[in-house]
Order: sequence, then structure tokens, then C-alpha cells
Amino acid sequence: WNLARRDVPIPCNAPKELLKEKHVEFILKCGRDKQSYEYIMSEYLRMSGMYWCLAALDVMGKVDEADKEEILRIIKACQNEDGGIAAAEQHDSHILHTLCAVQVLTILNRLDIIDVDAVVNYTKGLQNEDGSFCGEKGNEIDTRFSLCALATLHFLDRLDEVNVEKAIDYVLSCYNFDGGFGTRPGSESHAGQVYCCLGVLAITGCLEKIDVYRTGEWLAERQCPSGGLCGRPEKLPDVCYSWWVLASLAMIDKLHWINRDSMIKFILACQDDEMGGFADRPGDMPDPFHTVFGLSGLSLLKFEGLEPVDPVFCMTKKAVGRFGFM
Ligand code: GRG
Ligand code: ZN
Repeated sequence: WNLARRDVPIPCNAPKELLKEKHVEFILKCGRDKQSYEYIMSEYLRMSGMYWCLAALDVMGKVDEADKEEILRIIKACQNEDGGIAAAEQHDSHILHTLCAVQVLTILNRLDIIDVDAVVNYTKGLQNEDGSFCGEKGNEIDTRFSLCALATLHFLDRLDEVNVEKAIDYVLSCYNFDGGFGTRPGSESHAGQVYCCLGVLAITGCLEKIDVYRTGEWLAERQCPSGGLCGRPEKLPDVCYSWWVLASLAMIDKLHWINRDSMIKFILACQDDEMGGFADRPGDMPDPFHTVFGLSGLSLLKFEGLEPVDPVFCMTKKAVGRFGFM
């Protein structure tokens, strides 16, 4: 069956070393070129983008190169009346961006610049009767938002403000027989969702409530012959899964269930040796999203020259400090 698996080739001239200096340049350029097409078109992702970029610099030990004052000014301007934080000024609040802002402020150790009580109230207001969370008021439910909400409250040291028991029960109701998790009860297992659900169980100290062998097996099966990891059966490998899957395996202490050498080879092959940055797969365009997850995946594999990262939060252990998982 291995031969029939969908996969991508690794070109023989693909990068085999970590091009750290190029990645620092690539990330700094993303924040600098405010007139570029990419910058203007990605406004709806601005807050997430700041997290990807800052977290990437931090993993490379270069967080001091970022324009901190500018970042703080933008985040402050993105907190809305409802207490939540938006992707950009004048946009609506969303829990995805609220968590990203809290992550950035945690990295910079400047949570004081936002109204923390208001963030807590906003987050509380997103929890539903069954324990699930919406991403924004009255909108779609997804286990991604359970992680975002609990991680946000965790960094603010205010987890007790929501119904944690029900939040856990909801996540467990999304656990599938194959060992994976989906977005909602009964939905298909997806590695991104597994990461989010394990993150919730890790934050709340409930990982023993699942069958970690079954889950570890489902995760380990995501490795393709090229070494890359895919998000679910029959899908192509993508470097961001070297975060979603590896971090999940790390949370349940099964990182050794994948082949480290071929995984590293795949991640390194996704680097752009001219522009810097990582793409989803070899030869594609690089972006900050795949760059932070590529670098963080390498860090989990203890690749030399990178800061250790926390598998739940995708931030350096140094940044998460006492809020870290292990
Ligand atoms: C703390 C880092 C951190 C994140 C917060 C938002 C979030 C929580 C997690 C996102 C998890 C997730 C769902 C990741 C998957 C992202 C992705 C590549 C989705 C694409 O899915 P498909 O089905 O693509 O379009 P495939 O790979 O299946 O072909
Ligand atoms: Zn991807």
C-alpha cells in the first residue's frame, strides 16, 4: 500500500542545511514592506501574521530584531469594545486573533498593554452550553476554538472563568475510533484538529482520558515515504503538519514513532534558498506560516541551532516560562 500513497518528490538540489540567516531576513522583510502586494492582501491575517513572524524569530533566537513598539501599538489598536482582539484595526474580534495577540504579548512580556479583564469576558462569552466554543459571537463551533479559548485564558491565568469540565467533555466527544479528533462530534479526523484537542487535554491535565497508543499510531501513519507528514489519509504532505503532527506526538511522548532523519530531510527541502522562508512543500512559494511551523518542527526534533519550543503553544520554552507544558 505504501507505493500507492500520495506523496511529493524531493528534488535532488533541494536545500540540505538550515538557512537560518535567510529566514531571519525573510521574516523581517515580511513586516517591513508595508506597500507590498502580500502585506496589503493579508490584512485579514495581520494579527496571526505577527505571531507567526515573532514566534519564528524567537525560535531562531532573534526576537530582538523585531520592531516591538510598532507591534505593541498595533495590538493595542486591535482590541475592540467587546474585549476581543481583531486581525487588524476596524475588524471584528475573533478568538484566533485574540490568542495570537496574547501569544505575542507573552513573548514580549507586555500583557499589561491590553485590558485583560475584557479579554477574559470576551472569551467566556464564546463558550456554549455543551462546553464547545465559537470563534466569534454566535458563529461556527470548532475544536480549534476550544484550544484558542483555553490557551488564551491559560496565559492570563484565568482558566477558572470558564466551565473547564464541559470544555474537556466536548473535546472528548470529538474523539474518533481511529484515534484522531475532528472539528465537531462525528467529523473526520484531521491532524490540525488532533493538535487542538490534545492541546486542550494537555492544558487541563487530562491526556490520560484518551488511548494514547491509538492516537499515536494514527499520527505516526501520517508520515509519507518522502518523510513529510500529511493531515489525513490520502492527502499530500505539507510542512505545517511537521508542526501539527510532531507537536501532537510530543504531547503524548511518542515523537520517536516517526522517522526523524527523513522528516528533517523533508522540512529542509521546503526551504527557499533564494528568498529564505519555508513553503508548504519543496519548490512552492515561502510564507511566514510555513516558516514558523517548519522551524518549530525542527526544534521539536532537537535540530541544532534552534531554541527549544513548547509543543502545546508553538512558542519558545523561554517565552512560555511557567505556563509551559514540559
Ligand atoms: C497555538 C499554534 C497554535 C495554534 C492555535 C488555530 C489553531 C490553534 C490550530 C489550527 C489547527 C489546524 C486546523 C491546522 C490545519 C491547517 C491546515 C493546513 C488546513 C488545511 O486543511 P485541508 O483539508 O488540507 O484544506 P489538507 O492538508 O488536508 O489537504
Ligand atoms: Zn500547510
